Amino acid sequence: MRSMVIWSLVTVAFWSHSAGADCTVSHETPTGPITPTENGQRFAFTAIGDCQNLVWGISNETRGLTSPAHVAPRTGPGPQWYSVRITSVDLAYWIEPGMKELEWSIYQERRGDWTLLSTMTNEIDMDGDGATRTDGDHLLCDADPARSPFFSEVCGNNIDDDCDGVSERCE
Ligand SMILES: [Ca+2]
Ligand SMILES: [Ca+2]
Repeated sequence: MRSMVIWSLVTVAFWSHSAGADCTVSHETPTGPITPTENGQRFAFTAIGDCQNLVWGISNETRGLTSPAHVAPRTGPGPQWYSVRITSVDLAYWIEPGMKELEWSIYQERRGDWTLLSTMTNEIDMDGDGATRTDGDHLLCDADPARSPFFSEVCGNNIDDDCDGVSERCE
């Protein structure tokens, strides 16, 4: 699985390097919920300054950091745009059942030292129904768009329609 993550990170699109000022990262996207799609989830940012040896990675308490994916530098003036695409399979591997948010970071590696440049957190909406796990769409509910904390319970159907953990009989 880890090799698949590395492979997907090879899709990094652009490079940047302009000697002098420290590297500054901005315009990180997405800013909203993460939903794996067939085409994968794209993460992007811009960077300006001395941005050699950038590393992009997902942080996960039990799985650590994605194997370092170095973003190759390329000379060029002005801010440069970077993009990383993670397949839905790889993203599902890094998003565990209990996680409510995905954290990803950009580092700069210099002679073995890593400097954290930016960290983003995105709420998770695995089934893409508009309800995040923070909203209460969790476990099986976040795998089934027919169930949502924004829906009303249908009494007696033996389904937890409103994702509160019980399928009420409503007697
Ligand atoms: Ca959801
Ligand atoms: Ca319920």
